[in-house]
Amino acid sequence: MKRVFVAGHRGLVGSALVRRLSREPGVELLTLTRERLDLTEQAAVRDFFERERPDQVYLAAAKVGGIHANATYPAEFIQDNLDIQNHVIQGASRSGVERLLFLGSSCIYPRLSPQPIPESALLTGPLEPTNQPYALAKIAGLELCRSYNRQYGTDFRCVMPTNLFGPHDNFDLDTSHVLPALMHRFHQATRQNAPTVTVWGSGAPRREFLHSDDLADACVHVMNLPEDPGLLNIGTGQDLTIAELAEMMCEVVGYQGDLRFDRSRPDGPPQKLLDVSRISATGWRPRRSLREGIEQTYQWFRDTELAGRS
Ligand code: GFB
Repeated sequence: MKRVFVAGHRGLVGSALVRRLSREPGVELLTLTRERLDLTEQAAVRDFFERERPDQVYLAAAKVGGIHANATYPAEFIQDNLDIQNHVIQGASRSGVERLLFLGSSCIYPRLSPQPIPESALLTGPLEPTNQPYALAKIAGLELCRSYNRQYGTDFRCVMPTNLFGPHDNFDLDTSHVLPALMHRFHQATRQNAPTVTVWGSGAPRREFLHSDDLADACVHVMNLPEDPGLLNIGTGQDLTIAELAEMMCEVVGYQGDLRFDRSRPDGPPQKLLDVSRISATGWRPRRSLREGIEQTYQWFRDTELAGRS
């Protein structure tokens, strides 16, 4: 049996990893709530690794949020992410963890990268200002893994997922990413028979979305490759405009009213489509279409809401 620690197991990515790894033969899962292990506390993380000595680590714990959360809490986005990843990566190295997977984000790439964005675009230009603190923390995490590998011979791997969605996401209307925010807003508007729903920005930016269960599958695939493949983008290779996403969300939720675009809200980067040819060459591809993923997530959202009310 391998002892596998999933850091951040209650979040969008961590919970998907737990679902995926519980079907994986020979895996003993190790998870701890924030109340029992605060990853921003260096000594607690060091003691945890010395005591538990996991064989593998999926580092899915992070402070994340949408465009507005990034702009409102920039200090937390850089500080918490640096703390969490520094402590976990150092603890893992010192206790002899055999493999670690670090999850970055597509916002590590320059704002105006070539589209689709190849892994080689890293550090070739200025970042998107709305999420620079978060992006710099993620770039530091990636460099930390590479440096530990070079200096200490560890096997710490890095993947860069595109925008994600799925069960256990943050659905808060202010701090979440666009997909859960629109799902929640259209759901509310349908219930209240609201004539209009507001969508932030111009609706023109293009984004790519990957379901968290597909991401978890990709993470286990990358962890199990015999050799470290180097930095790998994870996405679907397809994007759409925010306006198109909003239309799809209307159909899934059954909202019949009008859309209003609030141009006083920032758009963020015009496009963020990942070049997924490297991960495709290793034999992985996503299973769900965007529409299927949204339908499944909406079912989960309604079930959770109902369970919360009963
Ligand atoms: O998902 P989102 O916040 O993140 O916004 P980013 C994507 C686009 O959707 C932006 C528009 O153009 C938003 O203006 N949008 C429309 C909305 N309506 C809404 C809404 O109700 N809520 C939100 N949040 N957006 C994030 C980064 O960038 O991507 C993070 O800030 C992270 O650091 C994440 O990297 C993956 O795609 O712009």
